[in-house]
Amino acid sequence: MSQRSLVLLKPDSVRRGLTGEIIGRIERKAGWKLVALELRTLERSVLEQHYGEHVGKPFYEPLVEFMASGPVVAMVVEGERVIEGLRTLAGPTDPIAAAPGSIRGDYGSIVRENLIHASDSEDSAEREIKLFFPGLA
Ligand code: IDP
Repeated sequence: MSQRSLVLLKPDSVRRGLTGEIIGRIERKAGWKLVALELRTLERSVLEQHYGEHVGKPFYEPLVEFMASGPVVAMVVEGERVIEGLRTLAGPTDPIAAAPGSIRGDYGSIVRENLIHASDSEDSAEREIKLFFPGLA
């Protein structure tokens, strides 16, 4: 089942020079391919839509500030079961709970600065791809 997922390499990934390593891991998954990729500093309005489900939670404001604090790498990845696969590659939200071998497990230690976002369902992927890459066919 070929799918598309929206991936953001968060500002900590860019600041720490980890984007090449992370993109490499994604590219090496058999049959997956990048169909969009851009280095971009995100507007607050885009982040408010992207993280709308978290409005009112204690971590929401610091999360939006962090995500606007520097450029991110925004990508669309296409391939077999890519939504589930990217969540596995990323590891769970808390990097300390993430297994070594996952991106968050290998490089993260702070919940907010957990390196990567990947869409969590087909519905989210569709909404997020429209938000970040409205022109993508
Ligand atoms: P996900 O990115 O693993 O799908 P979500 O629950 O959708 O996790 O949370 C979005 C982002 O908000 C997380 O990736 C992380 O950066 C941040 N976040 C989530 N929970 C917390 C928290 O308890 N403290 C600080 N930041 C958090």
